Amino acid sequence: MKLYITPGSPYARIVRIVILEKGLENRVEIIPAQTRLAGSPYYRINPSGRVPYLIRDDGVALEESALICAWLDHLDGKPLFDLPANETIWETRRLEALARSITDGLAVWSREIARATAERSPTLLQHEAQRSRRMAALWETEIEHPWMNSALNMAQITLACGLGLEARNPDLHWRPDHPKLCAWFDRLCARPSFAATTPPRA
Ligand SMILES: N[C@@H](CCC(=O)N[C@@H](CS)C(=O)NCC(=O)O)C(=O)O
Repeated sequence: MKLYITPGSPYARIVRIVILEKGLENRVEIIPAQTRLAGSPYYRINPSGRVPYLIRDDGVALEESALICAWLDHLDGKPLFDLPANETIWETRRLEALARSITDGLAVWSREIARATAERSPTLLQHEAQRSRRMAALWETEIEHPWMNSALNMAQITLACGLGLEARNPDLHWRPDHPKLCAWFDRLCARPSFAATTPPRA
């Protein structure tokens, strides 16, 4: 299989962590893609131009990190990341959605910073900076939830990949005033699958 990524993408990192956690690294070739470039050859591979993008051995291709992770997780018939089949599913889905929410905002912010200075929107930069502060404050409370401290799950992976964008964004300061979130993040990032996929500094 082939997985197209960019090294700084939090969504691609979510998939790369699942690959390592599932021991699939010898079955999936990781290929850097050139995104956000007019005429990129990658657009002939994936017309949407987005990563992550998994091309399976049967030639069928999948987009969307959540779908790719679920598919890879089920390959061996022993999924690690399925949600519980009882009423706690709503709590776990709520937390996963919250993790996705902060990550989506931080990804939009990082992408804006990657543009030429003259093309950046000050309104967007301010909007995402303020959102990130509100969401970090919310997560300082939610991080004590048992689901965020149990066996590794998609909510934990998603949140950590979002917060990990601090390496790509010099204006992202979610750590001050959030000691519990810091301790949780640093503990999780010591895990080999997280350490091996740390995004490069911008
Ligand atoms: N919802 C998608 C988001 C994927 C996404 O937005 N990827 C960004 C990189 S972080 C991308 O490929 N951007 C290229 C572009 O916008 O052309 C997922 O979870 O996979």
